Amino acid sequence: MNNILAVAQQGEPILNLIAAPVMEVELKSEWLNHLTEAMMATMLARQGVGIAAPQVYVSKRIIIVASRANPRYPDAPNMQPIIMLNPKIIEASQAKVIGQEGCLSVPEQRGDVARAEQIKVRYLNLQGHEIVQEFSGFPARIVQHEIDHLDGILFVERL
Ligand code: K2U
Ligand code: ZN
Repeated sequence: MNNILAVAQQGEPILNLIAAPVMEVELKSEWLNHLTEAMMATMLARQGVGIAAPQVYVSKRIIIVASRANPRYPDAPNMQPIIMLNPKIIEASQAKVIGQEGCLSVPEQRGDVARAEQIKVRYLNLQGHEIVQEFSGFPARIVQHEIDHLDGILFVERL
């Protein structure tokens, strides 16, 4: 069945909210599995390399990071999509890198954004296990872009 969701566009209030944390009790719920499956299907249908729950009108701290090589980042790693619950950047390099970004919620716009080159992220996976993982390069950019969505920030506000 088609579980591709509508994507909120710039100007819709949901995108400016601070999203709520996922609660312990939700971890084992069918709802969370269905939501993340629908987010994955929506991201893939839109050729995205990431997506955040607020973009599909769910103001919860859930993101998917799915780097793959693309015209703008031909050497981007092809990674298995990672679902992160309550992600938090716990370390970020001083060094920044400028790179071009786009957004499923801001069609027809691209811009150069400075992001930390390397970050350390702590998050829960769908099984409720806490994971600490380091990212650099394009995947690090995607993580920062998606966590911005959880804090109501669009990349165009960082141009
Ligand atoms: O969050 C989103 O709107 C998904 C963005 C993620 C993104 C993050 C950082 C840099 C670029 C994109 C979409 O993937 S936009 C489509 C896209 C894909 C690859 C490169 C540039 C834009
Ligand atoms: Zn975006």
